[in-house]
Amino acid sequence: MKIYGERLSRTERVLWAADECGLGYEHIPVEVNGEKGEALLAINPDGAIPTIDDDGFVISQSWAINQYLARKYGGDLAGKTPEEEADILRWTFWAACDVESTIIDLIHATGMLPGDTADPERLASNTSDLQRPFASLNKALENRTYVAGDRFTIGDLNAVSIVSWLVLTGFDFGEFPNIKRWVDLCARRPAFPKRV
Ligand SMILES: N[C@@H](CCC(=O)N[C@@H](CS)C(=O)NCC(=O)O)C(=O)O
Repeated sequence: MKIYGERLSRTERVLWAADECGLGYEHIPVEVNGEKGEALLAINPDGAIPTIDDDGFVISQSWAINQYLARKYGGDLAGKTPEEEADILRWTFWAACDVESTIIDLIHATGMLPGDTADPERLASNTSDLQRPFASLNKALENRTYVAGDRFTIGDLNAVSIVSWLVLTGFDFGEFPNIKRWVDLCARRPAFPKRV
């Protein structure tokens, strides 16, 4: 299997999923907004990363890739019942549609990444925008260890892959103790991405 995309990008969550599945793969670290290279453009003309090529099966969109990896290679990582599958998709769409762009903008607004300048007003606005979706996840985690029940699944991996970045920004999890407990638990997994 080939995985295209540099680690500091949405590719990180695909590399994590592949590691959770115990897969061997070739990692081609195509840069965000960089030169795409003929090999990637030949299989995916828009050059978006991550893209994977699994023995001729080509797919992009990190969330869809992870669903595929979990279903094909992940064993317990995938949903086993319609209810588990629904919860996995629910929290994957929550991550993709409700919080990912806000969290990415918040990270940039901290000024923690090279080339960024801190913007306290944007930081405050992003923090405020996360309160409602976070209240919803915090409530869902009140009586369960993971988003789909008592087992770590691809739904946790997808959602934690973006929420866990907030730990590095100093985000206040005070109102969301269940989310903090869940992030810390998932971050202890041996395959959790190492970030510097
Ligand atoms: N929804 C897509 C978003 C993919 C995406 O926007 N990837 C970024 C990098 S993280 C990208 O390809 N940017 C354009 C580029 O590098 O040319 C996913 O989850 O994979």
